[in-house]
Amino acid sequence: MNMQRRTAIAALIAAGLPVPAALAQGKIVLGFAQVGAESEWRTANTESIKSAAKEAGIELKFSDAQQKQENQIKAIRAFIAQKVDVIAFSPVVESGWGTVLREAKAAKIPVILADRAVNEKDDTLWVSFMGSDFVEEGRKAGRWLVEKMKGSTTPVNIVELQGTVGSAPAIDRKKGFEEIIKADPKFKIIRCQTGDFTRAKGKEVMEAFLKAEGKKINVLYAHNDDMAIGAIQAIEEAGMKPAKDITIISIDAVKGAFEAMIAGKLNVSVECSPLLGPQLMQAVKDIKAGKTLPKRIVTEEGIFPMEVAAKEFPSRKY
Ligand code: GYE
Repeated sequence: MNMQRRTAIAALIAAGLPVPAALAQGKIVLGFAQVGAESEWRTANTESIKSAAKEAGIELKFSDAQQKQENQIKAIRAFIAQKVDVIAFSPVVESGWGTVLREAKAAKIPVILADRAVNEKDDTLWVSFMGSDFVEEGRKAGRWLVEKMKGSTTPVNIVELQGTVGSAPAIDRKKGFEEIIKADPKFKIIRCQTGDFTRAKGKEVMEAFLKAEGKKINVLYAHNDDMAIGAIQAIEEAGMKPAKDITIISIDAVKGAFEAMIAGKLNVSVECSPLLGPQLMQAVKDIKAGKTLPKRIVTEEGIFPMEVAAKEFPSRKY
């Protein structure tokens, strides 16, 4: 038993207070402030974190912020008050984290950014940021479209379903995609609106796009599969054929996207892996063992067009 733990247990006993099980067992305690349960991706991410914590013998305090930054900030403050060993969170939006991160730093609790980045100049406020390269995902989506429309000179009208306003994946996936398509003026984004990464909103916004632009729409670029799946419903209800009348590109490559591709309703999905749990638990253990972590850990991922969907489907893990 290390000194710190022994002293903490002795202090609790002397004060006549109960000794928490995790402390008695010498378990590492991790506080995780999750975004919510907005998408299939997020559900798989939560499941990965919970099962990896169990496997690693790490006590997990898990909080679901229901896509509200104020709830995430509250959860982080609660973790600080509970003196957890490490705090990890997936910031719903990029900005507005300085104050609470400084509070964690003052309390000497290391912070890991999981999945999404923050927009803060002082990078000593977190130990490591692990997750995907969202700009590159946007580029992959763009490159696929450029290749698909190669040789054609007619204008390509694109509608874009953005992720949560101000979130790292929404900002970066837009940026990467635009960076690629701007090379050819035939590509035009004619409408762009947020669907908040959910199926319901994706459907609703696509309905509005269809009402406003109708048959002018050639391509839908959705920042995640859930919004694309919602939009597919809207397209079908409008009497059009998804993936044929409108080319559909999305991101995540969750099972629902594979099902849509196999059914011939989605053209392509760029992979974004939610399986961050094992990596996160390893990082938590490394921090506690005094190791220095890389400031940035990037997830490796691919891209899946509908032609390979049936073959790939059985080996998909989320
Ligand atoms: O693409 C989307 C989710 O942050 C990478 O959040 C994540 C994104 C993911 O809700 O489906």
